[in-house]
Amino acid sequence: MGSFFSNLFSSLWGSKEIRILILGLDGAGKTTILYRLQVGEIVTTIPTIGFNVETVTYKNLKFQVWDLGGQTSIRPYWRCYYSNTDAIIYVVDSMDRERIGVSKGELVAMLEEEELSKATLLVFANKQDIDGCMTAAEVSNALGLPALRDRQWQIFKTSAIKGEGLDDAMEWLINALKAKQN
Ligand SMILES: Nc1nc2c(ncn2[C@@H]2O[C@H](COP(=O)(O)OP(=O)(O)O)[C@@H](O)[C@H]2O)c(=O)[nH]1
Ligand SMILES: [Mg+2]
Repeated sequence: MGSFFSNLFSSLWGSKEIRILILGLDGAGKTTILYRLQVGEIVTTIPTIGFNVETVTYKNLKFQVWDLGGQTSIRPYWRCYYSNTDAIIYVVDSMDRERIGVSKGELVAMLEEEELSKATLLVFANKQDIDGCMTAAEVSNALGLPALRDRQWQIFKTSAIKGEGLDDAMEWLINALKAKQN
């Protein structure tokens, strides 16, 4: 694990497992982010057709990644991965204006899941390195974040390619999770 993140996460090393889902439409940048975090070896499993889950485990920290959107028939299988989720990192391609509505729909559906009702929400307005992309405020409004109730959330602008914004975002998340532990 990169030393920055390992230092950051070290405050969370306890007995309890910390589970973080990284979700968003295909192409948003999730896998790139997972590699950027340098948490460890990424293991890809295919529990059922058309549904890949990438998992990285480091100490008591577990990240799981999959693509939203597409077939609704596989949605019920996702539930196997929800339990005890501490945080959702929701990744958006800030250049993809065409599918921001679809992305919002997927996010709203996820947040309605009972098992995710207490999960902290961290949104990455990703691909900020591309000229003319939506700002974080535009992404926030398009996703309806300001209307969320009973949800701890924050949005950060990121460029997974350049590695920008990830540190600040993860620092916020760790502090939010620590505060919940206390
Ligand atoms: N310009 C730019 N491209 C990115 C960024 N993050 C990811 N990409 C690219 O977007 C494409 C999809 O990324 P990927 O991580 O596979 O998305 P996933 O489907 O959500 O896992 C790849 O070609 C990445 O190189 C970013 O911050 N900026
Ligand atoms: Mg991917």
